[in-house]
Amino acid sequence: MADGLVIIPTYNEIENIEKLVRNTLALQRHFHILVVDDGSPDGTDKKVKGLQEEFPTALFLLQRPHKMGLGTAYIAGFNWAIDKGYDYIFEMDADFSHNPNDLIRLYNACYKDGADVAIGSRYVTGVNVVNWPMGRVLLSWGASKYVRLITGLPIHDTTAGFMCYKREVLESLNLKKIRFVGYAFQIEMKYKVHIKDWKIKEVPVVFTDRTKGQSKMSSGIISEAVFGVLKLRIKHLFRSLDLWRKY
Ligand SMILES: Nc1nc2c(ncn2[C@@H]2O[C@H](COP(=O)(O)OP(=O)(O)OP(=O)(O)O)[C@@H](O)[C@H]2O)c(=O)[nH]1
Ligand SMILES: [Mg+2]
Repeated sequence: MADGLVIIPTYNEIENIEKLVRNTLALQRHFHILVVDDGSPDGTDKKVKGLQEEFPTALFLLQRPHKMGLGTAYIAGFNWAIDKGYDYIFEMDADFSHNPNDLIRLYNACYKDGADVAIGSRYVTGVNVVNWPMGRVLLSWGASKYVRLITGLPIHDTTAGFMCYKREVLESLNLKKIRFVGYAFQIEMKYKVHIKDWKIKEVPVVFTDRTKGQSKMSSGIISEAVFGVLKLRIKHLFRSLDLWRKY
């Protein structure tokens, strides 16, 4: 049994998933993988099932009937991981934007260096993004600055989706009350971790734009983040995170 589980949400990632699974399971440190697939029309789930025959004890698949958003896929994965007793729970995209080799650095930040949460961060040392068009870099970097300004979060890469959480951190959050699904999900999680005073460490990583498959980025996801951040901040200011929901 490995102590770490890498959660990989997928929607139409048939061109990426096999190589990603193989690279991750070949790492020096042994992690398990949970793919959370939302009924990908391209048959990503079938590809994973095929691989499960080769890796029956290390590769798991959670199937959901249709596309329900990244945030809810992660919540489902977190609950699965907690239930199975993993101590280190990772988030990683399927499109190779996140380099699986960096999983070990994220793990060590928590396992050896005392962090409760490790963030694979693009913006600790300048801007470490490869192959993104300038507009996309500015959007992402600007979003991180905007979130920092509004929320006061002491994190450079507030929308990062390459993470390692210690189990206790996820157990301490009320996952049922996480509401956002896109980039805002990543911000909301970090904000709630910060409010609870868990120790966060940013590990510099290089982020590479996908070369295979299609982006699921949409204007809805962007506006959720822009307005979601304001909502998070206002709610916290009024100390009514719980009261608010009653009305
Ligand atoms: N299960 C599930 N996975 C999703 C969903 N939306 C996106 N994903 C996965 O989440 C990860 C990130 O999605 P991307 O499309 O790469 O989004 P992005 O990184 O914001 O956009 P790009 O940089 O343009 O690729 C990928 O592994 C996707 O397959 C969803 O609704 N459900
Ligand atoms: Mg991507």
